[in-house]
Amino acid sequence: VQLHPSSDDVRIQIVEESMTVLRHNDLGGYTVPAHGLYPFQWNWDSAIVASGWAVFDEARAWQEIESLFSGQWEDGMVPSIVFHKPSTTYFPGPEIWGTKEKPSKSTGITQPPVAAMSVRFLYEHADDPLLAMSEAGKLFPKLLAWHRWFYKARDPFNTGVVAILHPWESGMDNSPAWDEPMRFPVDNLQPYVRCDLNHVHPEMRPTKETYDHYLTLLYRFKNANFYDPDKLYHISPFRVTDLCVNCILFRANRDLRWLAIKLGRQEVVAEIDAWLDKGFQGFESLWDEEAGIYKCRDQITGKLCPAAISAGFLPLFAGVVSEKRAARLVRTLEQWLEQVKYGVPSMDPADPRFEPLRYWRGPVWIIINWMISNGLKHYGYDALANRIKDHSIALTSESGLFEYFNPVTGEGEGGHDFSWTAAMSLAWMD
Ligand code: 9WN
Repeated sequence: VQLHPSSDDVRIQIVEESMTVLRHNDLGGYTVPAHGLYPFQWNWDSAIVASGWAVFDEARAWQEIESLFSGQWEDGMVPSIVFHKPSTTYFPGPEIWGTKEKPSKSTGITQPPVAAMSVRFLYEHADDPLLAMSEAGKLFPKLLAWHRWFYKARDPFNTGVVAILHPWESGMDNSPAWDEPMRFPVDNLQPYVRCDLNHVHPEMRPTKETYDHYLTLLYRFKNANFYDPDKLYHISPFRVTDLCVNCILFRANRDLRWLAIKLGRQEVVAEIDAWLDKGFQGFESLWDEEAGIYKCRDQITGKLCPAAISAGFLPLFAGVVSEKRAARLVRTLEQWLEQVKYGVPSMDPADPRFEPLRYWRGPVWIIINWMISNGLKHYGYDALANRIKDHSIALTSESGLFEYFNPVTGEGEGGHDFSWTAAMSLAWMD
């Protein structure tokens, strides 16, 4: 079959394949990102996947978010992974995390808070407004509790931007932005066996040295009274102001505010407005004028993380950028795109650390493309926004519904039949 992004037949085929992938990855009320490689419910994956389900099964879409919040902690945190059923194909699983419940029901860290954005999306696109009203009404206090947790546990000094304490919390696990903050010495670890390398080639995944750092953090957090949030912020050797989490949190706060008004919860609007005002100021300290992009900041050293990464464009998605800076970001993005066939690479392709195959150190991720494209539209850069969407359609239709893609060759990499790539095909690229 000659695949071409503009052909209707191809689009119909992708939509059908995407629905098949979501059904296939459905374990009964929640969707795994990919069988084998990721056999549990992941936080931001599920929130994104809900928008895909919404296109053809509204009730199932709401159920996805509800099942994610079934893992919410009493203090409001929503963990990065919920372990509904055991599985032996992922490491580190529940036996390693060992949270207070026995058996462990989740990890002890979080992930980018996409859920409020998804609840608004589901509400706005609802064919069943009564269901939407009742589901959004049930979820609203849970979303609010999670956002409150972020500010209390991860911004105790009220800077307006929150910290991540583990690269897994950013969703961009082995991003080059973490190279400097991850230079802390690793602890003496028990020997361990990774499962990811049974599913994908080692060239695509983080290195052993990176995993040793991930596990050092995990065990230190577990030893701190089982992931006690008041302790973690102070003991973690890795503490970073991450752009992915902060831009998503900012945008999600705007959607939470929108929901508060729709649901008659005006009394919380002032609290959300305060987060937005303070957050807006917080982004100022992350702009690198010379590089023409936003950067993450290492809170331990106080320095900006030198690597320019795709999350550096996400302030467009948050909507915290001046017109002048938006123009500068667009110039930077165009320079990146000149160097690869398909955008948006996860790091600056001119950086010597750029690796087109390795996870968050080069490859294109469709969910990030959606966010960047959405932000560009908001600032009036429609042609560039559409170019990124066309690249995304070309990648999925020519290579398949992979976890991520090589920006130089367009080949699909990592896991295949991947849920959030399928969901994006349904909710964004249709
Ligand atoms: C750790 C599931 C998750 C995504 C992350 C992605 C990857 C896990 C891993 O897979 O992370 O959470 O083991 O590599 O980096 O963004 O949520 O798709």
